[in-house]
Order: sequence, then structure tokens, then C-alpha cells
Amino acid sequence: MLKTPLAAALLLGLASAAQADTHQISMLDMGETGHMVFEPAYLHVQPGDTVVFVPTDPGHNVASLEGLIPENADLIESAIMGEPMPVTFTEEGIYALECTPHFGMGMVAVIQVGDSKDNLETVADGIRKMRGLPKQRFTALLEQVE
Ligand SMILES: [Cu+2]
Repeated sequence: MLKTPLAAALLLGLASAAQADTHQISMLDMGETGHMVFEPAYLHVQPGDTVVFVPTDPGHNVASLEGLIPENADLIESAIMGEPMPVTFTEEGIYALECTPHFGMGMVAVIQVGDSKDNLETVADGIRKMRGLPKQRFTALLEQVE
């Protein structure tokens, strides 16, 4: 009795694991798009996909901005500054991310997971309250949301 559902669950797990993609975002002192950047700074991924944040230059991290990720999503924060940080995104929606030491220099990124735009207005509101380069770059990134 137990064997079949378990086998099915395992197969389903394998199937979804096989479909999940891994993406990479570099964290750079100087990239093609400017100083202190995530490249790419906007990425549209599917639920279950993993994004590996790679501090190609040292001294960068990745963290989610309070209230600017989907309601049920786990907070994101690099365990160790300067170490690659894999994040598996399961909750659909828009994620606003920063490099904590370089937020003021506009080192920000937007990840869109799946097709839900339920929290798009919340994120847009949060960005409207910012100033300077973070606001400028976030605004441009949010325009890329599909
Ligand atoms: Cu940084």
C-alpha cells in the first residue's frame, strides 16, 4: 500500500528536480552596467529554480529587502560575506534584493519568480520611498517585470 505513493512521490520529486534550472548572478565592483552591480540585475525564473549569487569581486553579499519579497517567502541573506550564495526560489512573486554594504551605491537586483504579480505594487511602493541610485536602478529593473 505504502510503496506506490512513495515511489510516485519520489518520481515526482525527481521530475521537478530535473526541470529546475540553476542560474548565476555575478556581484561586481565594475560591470558592463556600471559600478557595484549585480549582473544580470533582473532575472525571471520559475518556482523551484536556484540562483547562485557569486561575489566575483570580494566584499559583496545578497539580502532581501524587508517587506519587498512575496508574503510567504523566506528572508534571503548571505551566510558569509564574499561567499557564493545559492538561493532556491519557491514562492512566486517579485523579490527586491540588495548588496548590504553597497545599497547606497545602487547595488540592487530584482528577481521575478513565476508569473504572479501579487506583490508588484507593494514592491513599487517601497521603491517610490527610496532615493538616489537605489531608486533609479530599482525603478528601471521593475520595468522589466513581465
Ligand atoms: Cu556589493
